[in-house]
Order: sequence, then C-alpha cells, then structure tokens
Amino acid sequence: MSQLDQEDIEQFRETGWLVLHDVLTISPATLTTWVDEVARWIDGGPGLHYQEQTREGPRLCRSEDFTPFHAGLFQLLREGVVPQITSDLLGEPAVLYKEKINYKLPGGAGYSPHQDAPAYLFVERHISCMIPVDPSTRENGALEVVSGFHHEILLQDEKGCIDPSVVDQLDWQLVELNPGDVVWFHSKTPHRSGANRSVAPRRALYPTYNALSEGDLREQYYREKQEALAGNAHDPTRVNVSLIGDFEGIPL
Ligand SMILES: O=C(O)CCC(=O)C(=O)O
Repeated sequence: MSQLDQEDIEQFRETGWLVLHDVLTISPATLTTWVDEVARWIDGGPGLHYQEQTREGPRLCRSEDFTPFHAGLFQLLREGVVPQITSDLLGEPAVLYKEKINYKLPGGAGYSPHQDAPAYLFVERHISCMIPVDPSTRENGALEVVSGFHHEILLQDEKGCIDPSVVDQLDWQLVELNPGDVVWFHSKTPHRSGANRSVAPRRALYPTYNALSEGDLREQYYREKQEALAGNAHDPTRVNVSLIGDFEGIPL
C-alpha cells in the first residue's frame, strides 16, 4: 500500500522535492541510537568515515557505506517504507545506490549550492532523501532547495557546484524538518545548506536510490568513488567527501 497520494506524486514531479510527515516506522530515539552506533565505527569499525576541523576541534562529518554492517539501518534504507515511497516517486522499483550520514556537529560546515547528479556515476536519474535525526533548522544548517529546476544540469563552477552567477537568480526555500519527517529530492534539484551555528548536532541520513531497471550499482559506485578520492583531491582547502567539491568542511 502506497503512503503517497496522486497529489504528492504530482508535487514531486513539478517541484523536484517532497516533504512527508510521520512516515518512519521507528522512533527518533531508535534512529539516534543507530546513528551513534555507526559514529563509533570511526575507531576501526566498518564503513567509510570522514572528519572536518571545527571551532571545537576535529569532528566526524560523514559516514557512508554502512548498511551492510547494521541490520536496523539495512532494513530502514533497503527494505522498509523509505525505498517503497521512493519507488512510488520513481514509478518503478528503486534500489539503494549509496547511503550516508551527515553529522553536522556544532561548528560543522555547510554545503555549497549544487546538484547531486554530476557526482553520481553510471545512471542519470536518482532520488535521495534526507531523514533527520535531530531537528533541522535555519540556525543549525537546514537544507535549502529550489523548485522546478530538476530537469537540467545548471552552469557549474570549477568545483562542480552551481556557478555563482546562477545561484543568486534561484529562489531558495528553507526546509526545516523534525525527526519523523522526510524530504525526498531529485538528483538534479539544486540544494545547499549553511554551517551549524548552534550548540547541538544536526545529524541526518541521506539514502540515494536509482531505478532497479538501470542496475544494482551500489558496490561499483563505492569502488569507483574510493579510487577517485584516493587519486584526485578536488581542493586541498576542503574535506573531499564527494566526487564534487560541495562540502565546505576544513581538512584536519
Ligand atoms: O547535510 C546537509 O546539510 C547537505 C548535504 C548535501 O547537500 C549533500 O551531502 O550533498
């Protein structure tokens, strides 16, 4: 049974993003526990983990490739209501392409205006969602999105982000969320976020899906990404967590 009605699907098609409330089948406390478990893996556990320098010292900024090692997060991101809703938005069965946690701890950096599609290899069409672990507000660096620009890749700068000449012409909309809410967005939907200027974390999960008909490419994606990041740092002044230079975090 779909959680979506026709209006939701039309809104996603028109704007390139959609917020739903109270969609998760697990509690915010459980989600927090699971994310804390993954964060502890930075000390020799599985998955990929990245740190940034903040005003409070070195802090974890991202973990990814963790679903093979965590049963609860595997179920949430690969089998539950989240991939089901994503399939409904895609119009066909979705498969997990990649997954990450952005921790955005106090003092953690924001993300320059960008579209995700240039960083995603092999397929054209992906849908991601942001699943907040903590309330996501203007002060702690909530996501901002632009409606109706998910049909083309906009002019890019040398980092692979949206060129500053285009950024100011776009109508940016702040998406403040509470745990239990989820925002889905197309991989060409322009988005950005500010730094965390609060004293509490702004953690969020970001699974990305593609249509299964285009292949199950998750392992191939992580293989190629690790090779690319090892061989070619985009910018020595930023933490390279992506195949584009969208993350503004300062390296240790
Ligand atoms: O977590 C955020 O604030 C934004 C994340 C983002 O845009 C990304 O990881 O591509």
